[in-house]
Amino acid sequence: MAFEYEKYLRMDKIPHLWCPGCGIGIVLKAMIRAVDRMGWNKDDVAFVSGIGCTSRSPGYIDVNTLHTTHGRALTFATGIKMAQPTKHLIIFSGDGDATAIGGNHFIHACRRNIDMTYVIVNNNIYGMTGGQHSPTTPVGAFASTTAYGNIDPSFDICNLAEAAGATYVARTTVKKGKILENYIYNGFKNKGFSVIEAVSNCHTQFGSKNKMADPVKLINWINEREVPLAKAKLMTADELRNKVITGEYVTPEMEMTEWKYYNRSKSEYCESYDKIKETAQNMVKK
Ligand SMILES: Cc1ncc(C[n+]2csc(CCOP(=O)(O)OP(=O)(O)O)c2C)c(N)n1
Ligand code: SF4
Repeated sequence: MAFEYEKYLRMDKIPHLWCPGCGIGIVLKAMIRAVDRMGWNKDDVAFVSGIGCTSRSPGYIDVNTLHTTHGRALTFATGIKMAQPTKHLIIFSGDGDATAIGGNHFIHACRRNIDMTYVIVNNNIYGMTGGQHSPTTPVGAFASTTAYGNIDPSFDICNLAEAAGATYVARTTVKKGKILENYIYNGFKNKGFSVIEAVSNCHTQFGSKNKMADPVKLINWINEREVPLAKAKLMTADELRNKVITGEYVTPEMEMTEWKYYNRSKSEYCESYDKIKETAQNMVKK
């Protein structure tokens, strides 16, 4: 039987405003299927975003939603989670929202290991505002602000999240909808801060400036550059330049065994905070 997306959508808000062929819809559908697999009550889910094309998603989803300011989605989400720890927090951001204006909030949310799932739709550009380059625009690529080719090295979102302390980190592309659903589902199951990067197509802005205005052409370009993480570990940095490395970077199982996670938080942030509250209340009673 076909999956009933309508159950999770505000159908009175459809049609959506995204360009035909935009990858954001694939990510949203993967997220909806993952929520359904968790069996969560919709009233227990809070879905938060910043500003951008990706960040328009809460307008269409029929759960508790908050469409906040550019780059600040994680701060609003942190407030909700601290006030109502039983809510399941899902946050959607574009690459600009997450790693440019919101970059500082991103690394600190990773470090705190607060229990929420952050889905970043990385389309390598500022889609909504006319195609300015972002921290993930590849070197040499064209944007409205890099008319002669981008010279800024790009962030690797997964490496950044891993180094900052996120306890589940994975990347795939919009060509792999089922894998994306599985990664988001794994992120939901992790009791801590989970980051899922979905490499996506903005053919209207990125594609049109880089001779790939057709969405299929742009998605194929992403797909052709994909290298699975296990294979990438055997390749040189030069061989991997401009590639899209996909797979699970950090899982809760790895965290227990690999040396590089030695300074990871052992507990989830709300639980640590509850203990602090208890200590403070006991001190007052004495
Ligand atoms: C404080 C602030 N600065 C700048 C903007 C303008 N602005 C809106 S969306 C956006 C970038 C969108 O790019 P991204 O986050 O990558 O999302 P996409 O549209 O590609 O999904 C910018 C710069 C804003 N709304 N608020
Ligand atoms: S401008 Fe780009 S990111 Fe925005 S809806 Fe269109 S294709 Fe998608």
